[in-house]
Amino acid sequence: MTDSRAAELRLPPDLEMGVATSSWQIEGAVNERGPSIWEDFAAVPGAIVDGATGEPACDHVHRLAGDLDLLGWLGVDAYRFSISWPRVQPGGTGALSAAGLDFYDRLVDGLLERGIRPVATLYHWDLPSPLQTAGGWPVRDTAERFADYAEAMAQRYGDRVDRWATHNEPWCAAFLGYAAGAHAPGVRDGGAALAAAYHLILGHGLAVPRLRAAGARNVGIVLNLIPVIAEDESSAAAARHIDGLQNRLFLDLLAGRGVPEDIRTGCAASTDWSFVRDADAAVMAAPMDWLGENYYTVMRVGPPSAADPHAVGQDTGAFPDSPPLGFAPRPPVTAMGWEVVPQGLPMALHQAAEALPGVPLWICENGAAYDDVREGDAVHDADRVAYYRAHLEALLDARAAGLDVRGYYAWSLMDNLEWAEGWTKRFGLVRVEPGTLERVPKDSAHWYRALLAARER
Ligand code: GCO
Repeated sequence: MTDSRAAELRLPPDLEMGVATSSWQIEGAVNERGPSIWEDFAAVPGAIVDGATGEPACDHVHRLAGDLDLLGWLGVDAYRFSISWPRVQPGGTGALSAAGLDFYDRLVDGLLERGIRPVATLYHWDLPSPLQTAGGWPVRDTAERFADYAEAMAQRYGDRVDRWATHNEPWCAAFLGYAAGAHAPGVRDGGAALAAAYHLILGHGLAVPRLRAAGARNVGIVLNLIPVIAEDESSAAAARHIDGLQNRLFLDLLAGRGVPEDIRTGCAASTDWSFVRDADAAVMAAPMDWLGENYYTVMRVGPPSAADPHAVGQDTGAFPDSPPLGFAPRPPVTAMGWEVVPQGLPMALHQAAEALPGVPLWICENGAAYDDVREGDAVHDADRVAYYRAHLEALLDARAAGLDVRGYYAWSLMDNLEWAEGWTKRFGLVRVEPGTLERVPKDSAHWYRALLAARER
């Protein structure tokens, strides 16, 4: 791996390059904030495979200065982080925490001092526990509380944050959280998941004008659109159902079209949709400045088969009322069991651009978990470098073909808590050493740094 090979990609100077993280996955300092649903979930035996909890995670709150320096060393244009709602508003409503607000002041100011644009996500799944006790996302009131919190954040940071995302991957929050029960809050109820998805997007729509009014610029949302590929003719209807729940539900709500008709009828066994109100469609379609896509893989839908390998998150339990089907990722796959398909990235962007024409696109996450091995002070993660290179090539081709994609953030700055997979799956450019939490840049970090440094200015 040399600088000249990194430079081969020739990144255009106007493509914003960054890295991403999220609060629960890196922050630690759990006792310095209010409880989130991920504490409650992590306390359930077996819920997180290795028994990991949010403490210490990467101990980022206490190691902020060093992590900011790492970002400066990488040379990124932008850093995408999330604000922990229970850190800034411990009860999910009412009083704000001065210490919590101060932490994000130091983060945002530290980024600006290093010439890095702060990109803030308001909800990356760490709902304050009291709001789950009150019903969580299946309840309309949670969307209202989210908009209140969003406004408070814009009042505080709107002068310095460059770009705002309301939600990160509402599909995961709704369907992994409330249908599959694989994520917090660990509920298995298809109807609750559909109501959660709806209220997450309602919360987005309520928040957008309030963010702007409070001084936020560049307001959008981040989805995880996953191209769905039917393996054969007989799987076409099943693939359409999966595409409807994973992709079209969110795109149609954001476009003001309401719940897609085939999902409305196809999920009638799970819900009577009584939570839908006519006036919501226009609220959800609040004009966005940008749309983010987190791209990792595709979903291949075929007939049910016991022989299919397991891919994390690809589980019929996450898709209410799905007809019998199987997910059949093909090799090569990452440690998540996710098929490596660089061409899926432009496919996802095209689906977004068709549903929401004229909205500029950002890849807000892309990356891969592999079973890294540390050798001395090095991690030779050639497979991760190859993954990044191939996906960036696909992105540059898509841009050349006319797609309006303006940025790319690698997932992730450093190894972190991979949700229910705990520490067993590592996505970092930088290794976080178990026990000591020492930061060790992998070959992929050196490669990314060289790639960014080689750009024409
Ligand atoms: C998600 C989140 C990240 C994950 C990453 C790898 O997509 O699940 O945005 O928090 O860690 O995607 O799974």
